[in-house]
Amino acid sequence: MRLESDLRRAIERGELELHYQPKVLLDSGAMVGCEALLRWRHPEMGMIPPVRFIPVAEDTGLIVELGRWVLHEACQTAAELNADSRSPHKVAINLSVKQFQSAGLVKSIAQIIDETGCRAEWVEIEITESLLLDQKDETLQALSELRSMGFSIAIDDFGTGYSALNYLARFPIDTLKIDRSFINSTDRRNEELVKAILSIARCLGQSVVAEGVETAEQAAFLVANGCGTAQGFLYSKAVPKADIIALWLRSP
Ligand code: G
Ligand code: G
Ligand code: MN
Ligand code: NA
Repeated sequence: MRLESDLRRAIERGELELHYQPKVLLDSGAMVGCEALLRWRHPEMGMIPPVRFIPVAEDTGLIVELGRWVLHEACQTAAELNADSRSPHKVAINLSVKQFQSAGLVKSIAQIIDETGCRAEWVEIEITESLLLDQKDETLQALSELRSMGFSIAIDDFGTGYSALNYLARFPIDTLKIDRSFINSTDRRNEELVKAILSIARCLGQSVVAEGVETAEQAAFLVANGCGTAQGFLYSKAVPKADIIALWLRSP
């Protein structure tokens, strides 16, 4: 397949880029971190969104090499964002289940941390619910090791997977990211679900990030219900590295 053979060469040809979407405190608007989102600038096809090529990378095993590139690049950025002595700026990095199933993930992350001068506490690892349902010993072992190294762990797209809530009690999860389908909805029942998710997180001592916040009304609802942090077009889309650094330097 065309996409697959092109993807094999994308890294060495420098066609991949990471963009960063700010995460802000809902009450003050202050930036506290960002999420690294992969972009592929294909020489003929233009920008290809991750939903089109991440599955190809997963099916072919290319995700391991691609994921290593992402980790290196994002950790480098985290080190730069934290070069001054201000409060920490956490960079969230998406990891695929396939990366956890490959041998040597933890070792490779430890090496990247060393190489880039990044600290584990400047990085949040985003996983999906399916990773926790996977329940393979190696997967859970890797997750615990990363947590004890100082990385925080977030559940991405919370509430949309084949959820079994019991994993929340069994695994050390720091953050729940409420999927944007709950936030960007006109159905009042989704507001009730958001309140319920906030309540679960409060009881378990987890922080919450609301994704896909697009309007001031949505932000006001979240503040009123005790949600701490948000991400979404209301604040900013994902921007190139130079721009996230500039935004961070200007942020209160
Ligand atoms: O940036 P949005 O632009 O389209 O990203 C869509 C989805 O693609 C994200 O929600 C995330 O799940 C996935 N994604 C983006 N970047 C990465 C990445 O670096 N690694 C993995 N595994 N998934 C990513
Ligand atoms: O990790 P993941 O699924 O959650 O990634 C975020 C995805 O959501 C990216 O594709 C990003 O471009 C997209 N996104 C970020 N903010 C918004 C928003 O406010 N509205 C919508 N519709 N999409 C968003
Ligand atoms: Mn994510
Ligand atoms: Na998400």
